[in-house]
Amino acid sequence: MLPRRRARVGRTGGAEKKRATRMPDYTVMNQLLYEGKAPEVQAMTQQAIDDGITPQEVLSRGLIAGMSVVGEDFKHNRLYVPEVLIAARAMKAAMTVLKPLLSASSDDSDRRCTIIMGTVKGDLHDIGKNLVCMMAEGAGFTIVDIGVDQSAHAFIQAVNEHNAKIVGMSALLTTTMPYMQTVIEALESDEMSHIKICIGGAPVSQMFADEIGADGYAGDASSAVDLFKSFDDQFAMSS
Ligand code: B1M
Repeated sequence: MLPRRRARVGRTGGAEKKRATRMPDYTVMNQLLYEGKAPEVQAMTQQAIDDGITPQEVLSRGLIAGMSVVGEDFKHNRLYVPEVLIAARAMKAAMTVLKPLLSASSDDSDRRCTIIMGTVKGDLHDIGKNLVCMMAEGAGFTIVDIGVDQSAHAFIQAVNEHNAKIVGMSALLTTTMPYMQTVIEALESDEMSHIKICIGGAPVSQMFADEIGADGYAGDASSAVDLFKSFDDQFAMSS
């Protein structure tokens, strides 16, 4: 359980005081997320945005920071699946506020290629994948999110159907990450080795990506967008 702390009291003057009153109390926000209070977390997220805080800051200090405490307590059996699900639901509620802001593309002429995103078979975690989708959409990519627990066949079908150039796979479990290799091998045997394959998720690493023959690895959503951009720039140069 996160320690309950008293709300910060601003004792500064002038502009600093103004900023202090506008800053969300991230400790409270982390605690509300931990307790799975979806309406409250969503309202605090909306308030922070209305007060001019960037969506990236609210996401990392308010939501991801809270979720990492949930993860730690889950790991040490201080929290169980139902509580984690409730916290995840609160995070998702807050993300509905951030999604349009993270996905808002500045200019349609910036449109980039189509990416198939999914969480691999056996794995139901989708918060990180959804964040990658939102941020990539914001960078001008067309995202086809095929969801969680997806087979190699589903990835291949989506690539064909949407004429995609990149596949992004997410895995959060050490037991499901090997399935990424199954997808890569299936794409290769279907003569799709020109498709760039990017992987991510907490247990995944650059070393694992190299081992299974993925084209790229990203540790977080913004690195994923940089990776997608580098591949898209290569496509533009070679066409
Ligand atoms: Co689960 N879970 N979970 N879980 N869960 C973990 C992953 C775990 C590490 C918790 C722990 O023990 N500390 C552990 C895995 C241990 C392991 O494999 N070694 C675990 C376990 C064991 C399980 C179950 C087996 C528990 C059980 O049933 N006994 C079970 C499995 C269910 C299944 O999938 N078949 C399970 C279930 C669940 C819930 C359903 C309750 C829920 C998921 C809800 C949902 O996603 N809709 C859940 C949650 C919430 C977590 C933790 C607490 C949080 C994950 C999360 O959302 N993080 C997690 C602990 C942890 O990770 N610290 C845990 C926030 C998110 C923003 O980060 O997903 O890492 P992340 O995404 C990042 C980057 O990784 C990267 O960018 C994202 C944004 O920066 N990224 C990509 C992710 N995907 C990418 C794809 C890309 C690029 C970058 O493509 C190019």
